[in-house]
Amino acid sequence: MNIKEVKVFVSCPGRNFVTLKIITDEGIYGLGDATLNGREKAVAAYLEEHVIPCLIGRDPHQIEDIWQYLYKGAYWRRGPVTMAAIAAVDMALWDIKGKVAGLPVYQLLGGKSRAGITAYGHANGNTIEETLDSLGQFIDQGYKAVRLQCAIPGLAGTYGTLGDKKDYFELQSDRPLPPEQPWSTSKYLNFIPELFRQARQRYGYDIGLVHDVHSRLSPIEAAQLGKLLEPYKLMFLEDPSPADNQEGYKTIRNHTTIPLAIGEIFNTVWDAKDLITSQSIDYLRTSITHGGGITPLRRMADFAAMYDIRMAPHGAPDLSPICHAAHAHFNIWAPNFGVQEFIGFGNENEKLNSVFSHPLSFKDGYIHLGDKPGLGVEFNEAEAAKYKYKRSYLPVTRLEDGTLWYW
Ligand code: KDG
Ligand code: MG
Repeated sequence: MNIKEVKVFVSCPGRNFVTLKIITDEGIYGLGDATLNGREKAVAAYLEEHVIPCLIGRDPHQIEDIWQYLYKGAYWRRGPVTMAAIAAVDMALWDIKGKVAGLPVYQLLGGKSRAGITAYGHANGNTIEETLDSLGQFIDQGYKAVRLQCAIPGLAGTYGTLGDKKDYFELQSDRPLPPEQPWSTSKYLNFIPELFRQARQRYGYDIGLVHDVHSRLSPIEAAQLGKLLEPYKLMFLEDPSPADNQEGYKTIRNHTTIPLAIGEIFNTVWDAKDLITSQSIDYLRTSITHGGGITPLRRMADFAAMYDIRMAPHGAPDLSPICHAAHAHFNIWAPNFGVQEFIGFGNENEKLNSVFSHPLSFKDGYIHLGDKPGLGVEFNEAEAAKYKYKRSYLPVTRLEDGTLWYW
């Protein structure tokens, strides 16, 4: 068997997705997700110009050697563009291997470690009341864990809130240039503990709670927030501070017992090595698409397990259903899986559904996946072609005095 043709699709069925299709001489094909939010065309060009020519004629069963070839062999290792491109190839090759074997990918990884995949939903709101009403709806649907984000009074467009958008799957259309949003650390720190105080007062302690700081705080500010939130027993505090300097997390760790999660912008294990070996974090959130594929994520999971760190892959709507399916296979296997971020399947979104179909379902707080061979995802090329790429950016944040900040 050899690789005959490889195609890249950049489409926008609500949001932009980069999809890779590897086709073999025997007609079996595999799919991979290479979506890098706001930089989609860079990955598509990297694949088309630099990766695909090297794949033609290769044996698709050589997953490990092809991964090493694209990573070590490229000389320019790491980085989000490179790793998203390699990830898509890796996912597609696992998909092919599964289809050839007639087995779902999780069986190739070692089989199931659990019955279902615990998922956390997103409760958002413009006020505490709205956010907590939304939390109540998630609890009613059986969720075991929920992320709470709430607009901060006086700060328009706070991270995690939808503003006037209908849902997560239609965020792209009116963002021709990066929207700018204000930030005030003191307003945030003065407000957010009250959200969690009221959440526990209203719903008790059985529901797991998560909060995403989106890297807005310095390590010592994050330590302060961790201490303020300790009474409300969060499952974890996500991205409390940027980890460009991994040492910073030791400061947070030394001051608070709140569990910490990070990793959605990490691309290799090297971005997390010091955090892992110093046991400064509790959950690693690297996704299969942005972390170079299933092959390296499996190694990261094993390495993290040695330090009692669990995997909680990024599950944002800017990853395609192919990545979400790959996560499901990975999560059902990974012995040290923790929890999966889950924003719904977008089933109500006709455009998305016409392009991708997937084997996932949700019941009583758990994601389940069927037993289709490979990753189990189908991609409709003709439908995808109807939805042209639209340039779109993530927002940019400035402090109230105009200083550029982390979004
Ligand atoms: O592309 C960036 C988004 O995926 C990110 O802002 C979402 O932080 C995020 C999360 O935890 O889902
Ligand atoms: Mg996040």
